[in-house]
Amino acid sequence: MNAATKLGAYVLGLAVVFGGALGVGNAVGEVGPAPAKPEHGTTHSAPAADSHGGHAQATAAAQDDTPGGLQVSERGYTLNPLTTVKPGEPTDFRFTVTGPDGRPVTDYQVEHDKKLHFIVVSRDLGSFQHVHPDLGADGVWSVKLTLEDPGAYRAFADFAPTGGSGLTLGADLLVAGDYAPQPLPQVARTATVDGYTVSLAGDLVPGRASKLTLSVSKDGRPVTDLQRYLGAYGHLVALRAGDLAYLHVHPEESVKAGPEITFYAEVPSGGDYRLFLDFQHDGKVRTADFTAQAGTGQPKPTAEPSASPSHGDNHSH
Ligand SMILES: [Cu+2]
Repeated sequence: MNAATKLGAYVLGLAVVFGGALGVGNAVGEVGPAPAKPEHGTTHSAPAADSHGGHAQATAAAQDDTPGGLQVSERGYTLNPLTTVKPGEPTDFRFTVTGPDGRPVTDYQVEHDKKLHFIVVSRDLGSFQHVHPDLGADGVWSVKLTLEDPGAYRAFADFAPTGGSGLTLGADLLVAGDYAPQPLPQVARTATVDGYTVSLAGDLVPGRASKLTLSVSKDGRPVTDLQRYLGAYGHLVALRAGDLAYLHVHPEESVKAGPEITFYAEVPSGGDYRLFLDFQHDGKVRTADFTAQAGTGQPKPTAEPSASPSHGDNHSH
């Protein structure tokens, strides 16, 4: 039917995401009205080319401004958890993603070595798991999952159906029992996990591709032999506190295996975010987590371009 159209949309999506890095941003821009700039065009752009990163990029498709993970159903695709999880019990967790035809999707594109990335966090953002379920021929995904504590969790499925563009669906998982939510961990520049220390440099700036550099050390020495995991030296998931908006950012391509891993993350608003860095060393994947605060910047304007470009100043009224 309209496979060609879908494929076209996907190719365009790729170009938008990588437009800045590949220098094809202008070509993509020609698709829309003259001043339109791809919304995510600066996300992966090289720092030197990032001269317009700070300005709102009004796009025709306002819906593209909605962060991922906030909806259980989007563009006709729906995440359907099939399993109830009990606290502390290893569970064969199953789910489907149904497509616009209402049937489970069975054809996915491989992204970062996997057809689907499944992230489960507690709603208080204290716990984080990034797992890779197996896909059955019937479109049912399954993965061994243990949720230690009762409470509310958010599950994210990050995938791209074959012929479509990528999306992240989110669904709540409720684990019965007495629930003791923890306050958000304090903002910090260092995290420790398993004897590793990870330090964070750089600041999140709303609406702008913000450079974050994470440095891994162990026993006081920089780690320079990080291993590639899912095709990169690190994977960073950023979640907004309050609604768990999901931002999956990826590192700047690097030939160096540490100690530094550089990311470009674009957050949609000011406020607190939780950052979860997956990195692999000595054959094991570990997760370092941080709470970071995005500046008090204005939310990204979504309507017509503003006459005054200076949104950094709050005192004009
Ligand atoms: Cu993954």
